[in-house]
Amino acid sequence: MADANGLFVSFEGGEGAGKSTQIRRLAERLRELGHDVLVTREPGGSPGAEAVRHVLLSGAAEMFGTRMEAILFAAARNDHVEEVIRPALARGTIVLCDRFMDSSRVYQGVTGNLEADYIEALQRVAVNGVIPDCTLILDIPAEIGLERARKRASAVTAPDRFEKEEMQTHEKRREAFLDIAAREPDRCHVVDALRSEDEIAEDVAAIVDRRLGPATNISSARSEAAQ
Ligand code: T5A
Repeated sequence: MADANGLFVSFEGGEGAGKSTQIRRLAERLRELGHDVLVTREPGGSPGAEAVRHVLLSGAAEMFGTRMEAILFAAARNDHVEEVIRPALARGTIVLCDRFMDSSRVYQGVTGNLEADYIEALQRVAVNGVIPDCTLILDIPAEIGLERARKRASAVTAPDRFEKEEMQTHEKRREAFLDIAAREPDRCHVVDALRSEDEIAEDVAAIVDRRLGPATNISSARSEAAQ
């Protein structure tokens, strides 16, 4: 993270791994402890990026190729960073982001077959120094995650541009997220997402508490004192 007092936490992993569920639970917990929390997502999170989200997830950009999609993800990310994430961190807010730069490395880089140098060059411009302090990689076999996502999607919407790809591609993504975690152990934590929501939430809370350090206890004491 470049210039802030807040904490930037990203959640990554395959489709249906439980990212949104865990972000919701963590945000509730942190707010109860007295923290200022912003929940956001990618692609999207700012008005400009939400407009690009629709183009990407509807599949409207697919026919123009992966390079074009990667640039659109980067454009959306830069808008999100400059309009929402950086200002929130500067105010001391805890930012919980549903997917961030690792998703581009995996989806557009590894399974989109774009060169790592190309993806890294786009990322430098997109994030402009704003890197997550902590990334939770929710790890689940692709088949189970997709099954969960599909159950939910059939009740809400059709599978998006990326959900409908081959199982082999989804498994390759799982491996790619684990590779990132192995390469960047200080930032990334792999969380077994095959367990119950409660068990996962406990692990997630413990990891984030460690990142927050004594500040968590101070807020906790403050909120207890206020009761
Ligand atoms: N993408 C994104 C790129 O290609 N490049 C990029 O740079 C970026 C940023 C975004 C798509 O864009 C791609 C990746 C994606 O394909 P999205 O609609 O935002 O798409 O979807 P996802 O991020 O994939 O999120 P999903 O909504 O599919 O899954 P989540 O958030 O991981 O899962 P969640 O919490 O919604 O849970 C799914 C279902 O499982 C249940 C939930 O109740 C829900 O019904 N569930 C559990 N069931 C059993 N046990 C548990 N422990 C459970 N936890 C949750």
